[in-house]
Amino acid sequence: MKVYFSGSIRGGRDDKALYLSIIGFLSEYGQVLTEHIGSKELTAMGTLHLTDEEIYEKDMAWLREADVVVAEITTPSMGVGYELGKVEEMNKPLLCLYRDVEGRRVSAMITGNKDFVCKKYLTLEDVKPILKEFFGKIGK
Ligand code: 6IA
Repeated sequence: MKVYFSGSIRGGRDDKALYLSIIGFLSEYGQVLTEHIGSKELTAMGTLHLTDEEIYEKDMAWLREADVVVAEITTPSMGVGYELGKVEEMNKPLLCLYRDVEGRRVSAMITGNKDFVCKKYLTLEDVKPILKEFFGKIGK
C-alpha cells in the first residue's frame, strides 16, 4: 500500500520532528511516498534542487499514485490545504491529524468538512491507536 504523508514545508518547519515520527509509524502500514517531509535538512527555504514546477508535478503524481493520504495539519500550510482539496476530488481515504496549540485553530474549511476524518491528539503515543483504527476501517 502506498501512503502519501502531507505536512507543512514553507508554511513552517516547527513540527518536522513529529512528521518524522508519524512517517515511521506509517511505514508499518505501507510505503510512504513522501518521506522527505520529515527530513531535518529540509527547511522552509528549501534544500532540494528542484524547481517549484518540478515539485508540483512530482507531488501531484505521488498523490495520484497513493492509496491513502495522512496529513498533519497543526502548522497551517497552503500546500497541505491544496493537497487535501485534491485528495477529496480523488476520493481517496484521508486522515487529518492535529494538536491543540494555544492561539491557533485549524481552518474550519478542514474540520468543517464532514467527508474528512480529523483526529485531535496530544502526544505521539496517541497517534498509534488513531492510525490503527483508520487503517483497520479502510481494510488495509
Ligand atoms: O505550502 P507548503 O510548502 O507548506 O506545502 C507543503 C506540502 O506541499 C507538503 O505536503 C508537500 O507534499 C508539498 N510540498 C511543498 N513543497 C515541497 C517540496 N519542496 N518538496 C516536496 N514536497 C513539497 C522542496 C523544498 C522547497 C522548500 C524548495
